Amino acid sequence: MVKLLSGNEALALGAYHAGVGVATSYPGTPSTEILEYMARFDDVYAEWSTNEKVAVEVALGAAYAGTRSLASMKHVGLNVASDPFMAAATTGVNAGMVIISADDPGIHSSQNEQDNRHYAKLAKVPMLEPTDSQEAYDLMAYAFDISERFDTPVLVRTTTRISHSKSVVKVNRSQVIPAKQRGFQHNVEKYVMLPVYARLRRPLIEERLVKLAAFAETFPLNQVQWGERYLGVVTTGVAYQYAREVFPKASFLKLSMTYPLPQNLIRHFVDQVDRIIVIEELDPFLQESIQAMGIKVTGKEFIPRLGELNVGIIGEASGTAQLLTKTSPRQSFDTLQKLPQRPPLLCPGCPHTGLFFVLSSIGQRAKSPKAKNKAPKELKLIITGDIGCYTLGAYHPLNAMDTCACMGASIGQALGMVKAGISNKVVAVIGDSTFLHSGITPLLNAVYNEGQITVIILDNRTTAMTGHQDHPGTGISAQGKETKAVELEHLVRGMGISDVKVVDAFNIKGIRSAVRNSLDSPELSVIIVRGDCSVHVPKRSEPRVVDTEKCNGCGICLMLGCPAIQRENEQVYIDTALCVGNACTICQQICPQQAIVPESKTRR
Ligand SMILES: Cc1ncc(C[n+]2csc(CCOP(=O)(O)OP(=O)(O)O)c2C)c(N)n1
Repeated sequence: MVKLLSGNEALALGAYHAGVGVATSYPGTPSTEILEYMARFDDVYAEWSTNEKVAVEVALGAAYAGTRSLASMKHVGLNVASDPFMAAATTGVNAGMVIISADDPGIHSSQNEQDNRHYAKLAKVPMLEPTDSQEAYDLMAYAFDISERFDTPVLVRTTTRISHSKSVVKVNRSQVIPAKQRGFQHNVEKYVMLPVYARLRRPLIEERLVKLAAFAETFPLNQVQWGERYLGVVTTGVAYQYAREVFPKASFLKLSMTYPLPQNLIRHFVDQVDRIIVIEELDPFLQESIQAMGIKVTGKEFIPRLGELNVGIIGEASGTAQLLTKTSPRQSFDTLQKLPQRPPLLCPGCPHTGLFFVLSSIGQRAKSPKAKNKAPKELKLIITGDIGCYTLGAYHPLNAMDTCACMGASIGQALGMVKAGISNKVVAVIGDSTFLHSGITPLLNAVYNEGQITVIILDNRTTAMTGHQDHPGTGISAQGKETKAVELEHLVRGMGISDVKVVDAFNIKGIRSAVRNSLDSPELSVIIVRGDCSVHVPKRSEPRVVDTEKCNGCGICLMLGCPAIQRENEQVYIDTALCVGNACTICQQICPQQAIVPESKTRR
């Protein structure tokens, strides 16, 4: 059977056909669709875990219990999950366990750029990297076999272009081959990592690595593809596809198992070509390992180590390094660069807009168009931020965020600022999914250490940023079943916080008075700003319009940054096709002239 699949879909289908019984994940671009696809299969247990650490722990428990398991996440998710990941590498697994890390070269949708291949080396576990959807599908069967044969978690690493590009996949199994049910066996030396037992596991890890290196020599998807011998290209992942286009005549060593490396195969290849180069995205991971074998090889001397590669970049870099006579692919690269820039914005009717407008005005932040991108001279209020749609509150004209580091960091940062003795009031803003992911422990920490901060949870009852996945606050599982919904206010009160307010995200007066009250409070306080994500508004009724007779052009409504509110030739107008109408109304609430009214009330 032949299917057109994205890399993520192929990974999920490959895992399903390999007999996965438990699949876990926390959403994050570019990995999200793996679990979404997996959740369609009724005979698999698929969950959105509260965070990636939990996802790996659940998958590890399933593997210990004898069921093949999969945990998928974006690159930074593996930072969160690194503790159980390292533990899994130490204990081994029993039934097969695969962890997928989807990296984001070029930082399309992340807080940083990192090359997670280093994690395989750090944990001393095997790593597989697909070069297209077919390999993504095929590699999953290998991954589970390797995991069981060598008693190790296996890291499968993809990047955005592999995860999101679609290509044809020959699906060689139409039914799931049931994996052997192994059951759990009591074995403290293997599963209880007291130092005395962990020490016993250490030499086993090194022995396993030696065996894996021998296995890599015969791994069928590590392939030498002979062309002309003037140039040998060692490559992996999507870079393989680009390099093939740039050097159609060269010889290739395509590596799909990139840790540990097949050293004999590499030497055999190197010995038969005149010049050897490595083409890989991000760090010189392969290049440095090959250099450490005493082989003269270049790559990162001319191929960029920042961001994504493409045919144009490799073509140009190779031309500069005199590896090509002409760089014809350059043209297509130019075309791409001419695309208009479309910076992300909070949507019309977003429940985050009102809160940031209030914080911005209370904090007296720079808001005039002239001051765009300039920090206000004196910050009355420091706003530590977090990751989600609401991070867009940092942009002009709201300018309502001072920090954003990684998921869950806002609350710890706010406490740190207060404990450092800063004289400003400090507010932490965090989304509901992010709070449940990694905001609970820092809030407990602030309770315990008596931090006088205001924490604002932006509860839009979804994980909007990554495509509206459910989470423990929504009471719907990844497979669409009704489950228990966690009440944020109960959770927060249960931590010992008594100043907890819940306000409507579309009531500006209510938000303003809650924020003012909390800022004056001598104790830690939490405000839950609640309102449905505008994408979930079922019916848009009564869009607002500007009554031009009343409007004096003060521009206050423009300070919301709502994409539906525009100004043309000094006249403000509302794009009624974008406005969500009665579901929002915050522009109407803040207009000092009462010039914003429901469309039906205008005199025409
Ligand atoms: C460790 C980590 N995991 C996942 C992500 C991807 N991600 C960014 S923000 C976010 C959650 C956003 O949801 P929420 O906090 O509810 O805010 P919203 O987008 O709904 O406003 C996720 C999953 C990430 N950046 N870092």
